[in-house]
Order: sequence, then C-alpha cells, then structure tokens
Amino acid sequence: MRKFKKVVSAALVAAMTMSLVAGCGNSGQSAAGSTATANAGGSGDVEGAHVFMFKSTGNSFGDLMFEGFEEYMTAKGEKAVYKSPAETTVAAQVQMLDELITQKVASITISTNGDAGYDEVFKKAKDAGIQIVSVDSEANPDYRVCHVNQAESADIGAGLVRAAVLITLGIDYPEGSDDNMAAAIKEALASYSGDEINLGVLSAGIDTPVQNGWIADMEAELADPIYAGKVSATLDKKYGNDDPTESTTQANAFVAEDKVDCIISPTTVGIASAGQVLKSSDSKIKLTGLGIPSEMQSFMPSKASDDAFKSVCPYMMLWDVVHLGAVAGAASYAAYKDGFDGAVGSSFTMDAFGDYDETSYEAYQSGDGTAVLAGNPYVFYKGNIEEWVKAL
Ligand code: RAM
Repeated sequence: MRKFKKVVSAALVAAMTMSLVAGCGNSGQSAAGSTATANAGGSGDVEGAHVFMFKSTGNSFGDLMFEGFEEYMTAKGEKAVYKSPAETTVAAQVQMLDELITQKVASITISTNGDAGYDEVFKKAKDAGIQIVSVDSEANPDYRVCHVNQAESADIGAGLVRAAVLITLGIDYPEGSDDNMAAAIKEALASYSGDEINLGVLSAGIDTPVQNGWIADMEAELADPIYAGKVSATLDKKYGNDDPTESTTQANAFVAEDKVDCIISPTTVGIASAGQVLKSSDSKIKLTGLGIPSEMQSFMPSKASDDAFKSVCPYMMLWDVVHLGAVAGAASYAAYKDGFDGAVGSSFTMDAFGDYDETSYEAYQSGDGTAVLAGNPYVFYKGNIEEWVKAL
C-alpha cells in the first residue's frame, strides 16, 4: 500500500492548496492490515516490542497511526505491536498497560482516554525503565518523555470555528492558507446582520484531553469580538465517546432539537456518524470537523466542479495521520535508543519517511510538560478531495 502512496503523491502535491510538505498517508483500506495486532488484550509475545496503544480498537485513525509507527520501527530493526482496548476508557487502558509492563515491553506510545487515573501504572513503567511517549491525546507530563502534537491546538480550534461559520454562511473554502480563512470570516461577519449563528460540537469522550483542548481553543476563537452578537459564544456540546452507535444517537439529538446551524465534530468517528445522520435525515444542519477523507466521501463534494453546499460537509480538516504515527515512533525510538529525554531544547532526528526528508524535532514547553510538533492541519475541500480520498 505504500507503493500506492508513491503513485498518488505527485498528484497530491499539485492538488494541495495549503502550502505544506508533500507527505500523504495511505488508503482507507489500510486499517485492515494492521488490526491483526490490534487485539483487545491478547497476550502474544510482546517482550522487547514497542507498544502503540490507541484509545480503543475499531478506529481507523488509530490504525493509520500504527501503520506509520510500525513502518518506522521496522525500518529501525525493532518490533512494533498494536495494543488497544475494546472500550474507550481509562480503566481498560490501565489494565492493558499493567499487563504489558509486566511482560517487559521496550517502550509505550499512547493516546490516552483521560487526564487522570494513569499515575500508578505509569510509575510502574518508569520504575521498570520503560519510556512513555504520548501522541494525539496527552499523558501526564510527570511520566512522559514528551508528547507528539499533531498540529497546533489553537490552529485547529480557530480553523474549525471559522470553517463552521463560513459553511453556515454558504461561503466556499477560501483556498490558499489559514490567513485566507481568517480574512474571509472577518469580511463575511462585518456585513452579517442575520440571526445569531449557533454551533454544536459532537466530541469524543467528555474527559478526552485532546478533544477538550480543541474545544477550549474553539471557545477562545469565539471570544474574538468579530463574532460578538453574530455567532453565539456558547457551543452546544454532545459526546459520542468515539463509538459509532453513541455518536449516531447524539447526532440524531442535534437533528431532533434543531438548535444549531452547523455541527463541528473534532473526531473522525463522530464526524462520519454525523455525516450519515444528517444525510439520511435530509437535515439543513451542516457539518465540519476532523475527518478521514475516504470515510467522508459520501458526505462531501467529490470534485472541483461540484456545488459544495449540496453536500452535508462542504469542507473539513485533518493532518497526515500515517506520518504522525511515524513521528511518534521516531520519538519513542530516540528515547529508547538515543538518549532523547524530552527536555525543552532537546531534539531527535527522524529518518526520511515516505515523501518526507530527514527531519529534526525539538522539544518545546507545552503545558506542564514538553512536546514536539509533527505537522500542520490540511483543509480537505472540493478542490483537493479527489486526490486525498485515494491517500487517506
Ligand atoms: C478520532 C480520535 C482522535 C482524534 C481524531 C481526529 O479518531 O478521537 O483522538 O485526534 O479523531
């Protein structure tokens, strides 16, 4: 499947309108190949292996990250295993971590289900000399080497609010850059005199650190005076726990209540479920958020000549998930092998990966801990979606 990636990459470079690196991920089918090791607690021989633990199984975002993680570790001659619980809970992750530490794994790379409840098991890992790196959803700074941040949280929060408001106003994605979105929203709201716009959020778990960080940044964006009196500062929040059935129930509640103009779903599971609900109910509520292009194709325009507003989700965002997993693998490998300790200013070098050149990542202060920044968000819209559905 990586071969497929190489074939499409040239076209992608041409199609991408956000001026970013030419990396891209893999096809949507890729998940199937990885799930063999994504069992919910199965034993197997994990001694000496590098563990990648996502919030739960059955989420292609996690599967795609593992694909990059595994490819990087394998190229380094290391063994990678994918261990995620069936349930998206802290308790399920803690129990699995405890067993893996006892089985003497080499390192742990994790996307957590909550802020609290991990300290005891993380201490057990630390005492056993097992390094912890978090990615996507942060682990307690006291125990992690560093966090691998997918993209600046403020960019994601602001970008999603801007997208939701522009979509509500029927304005196509202003191609080019984040700056164009910021300018477009300013201009559109300056002349807007209609009813106050209301935005909903269909999130993952109520305690999930990464989604809560993005929601806080959406609220910060809405505090900008340009929105005052025009877009409500209060987000209507519902939680689908990254479970398709629960997310569908919550999306149906948005439709039944009919109070919001646009739903922002900052989770790939939530946005796909909401897409289905809004499409089949023929609702006038629009949708944006963080989605995997191949999972969203029936809810988005399919080509540049389409009218984006005939689709439930005219445009949305995400980043290169496979590359993100590989950066997490490189951070864990560097901590395991090369003495990378995650202190502010410390760095590691990641070997060339796919279309990405060799890159150095430097740790910076992030909250009470440190992080490295893996990339930037892309906007997927009618002008580039055709290429991206083949890639991610
Ligand atoms: C989901 C997960 C993950 C989030 C992505 C965008 O699959 O909730 O945490 O980062 O979506």
